[in-house]
Amino acid sequence: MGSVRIGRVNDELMKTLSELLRTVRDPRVTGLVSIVRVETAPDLGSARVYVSVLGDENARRDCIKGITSASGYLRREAARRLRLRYTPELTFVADDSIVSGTHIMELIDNVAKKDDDKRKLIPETAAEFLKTRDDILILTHKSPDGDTVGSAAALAIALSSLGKRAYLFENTEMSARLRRRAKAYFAPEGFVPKCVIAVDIADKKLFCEGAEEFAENVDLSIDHHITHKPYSRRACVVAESAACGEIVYDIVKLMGVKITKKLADLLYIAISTDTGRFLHANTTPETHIKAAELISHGADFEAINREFFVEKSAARLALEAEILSGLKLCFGGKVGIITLSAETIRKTKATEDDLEGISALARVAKGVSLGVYIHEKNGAIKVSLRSDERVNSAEFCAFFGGGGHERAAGCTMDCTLSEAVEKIVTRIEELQLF
Ligand SMILES: [Mn+2]
Repeated sequence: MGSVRIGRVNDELMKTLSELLRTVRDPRVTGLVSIVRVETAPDLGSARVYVSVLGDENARRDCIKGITSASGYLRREAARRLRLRYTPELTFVADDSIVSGTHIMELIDNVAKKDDDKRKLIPETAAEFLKTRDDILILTHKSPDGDTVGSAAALAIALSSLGKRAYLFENTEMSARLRRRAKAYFAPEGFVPKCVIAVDIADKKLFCEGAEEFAENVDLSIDHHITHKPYSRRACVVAESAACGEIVYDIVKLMGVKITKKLADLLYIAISTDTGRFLHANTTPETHIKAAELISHGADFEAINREFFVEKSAARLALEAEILSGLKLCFGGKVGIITLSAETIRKTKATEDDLEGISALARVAKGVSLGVYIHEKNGAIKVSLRSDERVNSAEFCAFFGGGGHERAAGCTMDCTLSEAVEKIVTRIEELQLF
């Protein structure tokens, strides 16, 4: 391996690990830590990461221990972000060299930034915050999915079990099967909240109907969207989480809440739906561990999977037949485009439930790396992208004013179905994606 390449790997690892360090939740890993240099072995099999910690001997030792215990996560995430074929085994060592003046300034800058940024919470501080609040209203997003509803209802149960009044804002767009599981937790008439929580809501444009008035008044948002646009007084955003349900699960545990079957069911729904039954690329070992724990707390995975993924209504089957017959494969079969008009929805008598997860059909054909689902909703055109690692869906949709995750994102357009198809195809050409 040439020294130029190794030098690049060292630089990239240093940059990525520095970013990732900030996401380590271990309390031993404080803001006074930074990576000084990385030395990767010529065979790329291992790397020594020199860490500088401002503080006494004990603080330094604890910090290295904290980082070492997170090394599996750091290595895995670094591998994912750097797309290295092989990521070196990481060893973290304290850097005892004399800390340079600029380095100290950097550290102080970082601490200052942290102080400025009291808005950013981690699950530990979010749990502490929630414990001090009462009369809580929990909001879900527009076009509610299993993650936003499951997470919100689970949070309501957890907070209620601590003796608090905590309810869901009634999102009228909920599908029948989600509504059935959430309605027991809807806020009663005349409920006046003293604390407002937004769950899985990446942007204030995504507040559900009737909840817009709260958009400027959210005390805490809990979210996992990498494109999260700050709107709340505090935000606990963990972009590494496959589902918001994973973060809520952490918070619920940190609040010392007993996980009942009902709570486990709701969080299992949140996690299994946002990962497409653990099939999507956002799924991590952590996701499976959490799902396994939820099963051990009684989550009825069999019934949930049957209800959400296996059984299909007659309307859904008719819808799938209609959509697949119109599937357009272009760019040498690498892009799959499906469309759904309001007319087809009417004709098949499909309900909100029947439409759930339908966007996945755009990627079912072998060889498709970007799936595009375009449909009419309430007079507007909604575009959903599902991609593999070759396309960044969030960036693609940001061009059209939308957002989401790297592998799944969406946007809204003001045009006809066929114009939307054209716009998407033109953009793919402009970006020379394929
Ligand atoms: Mn989600």
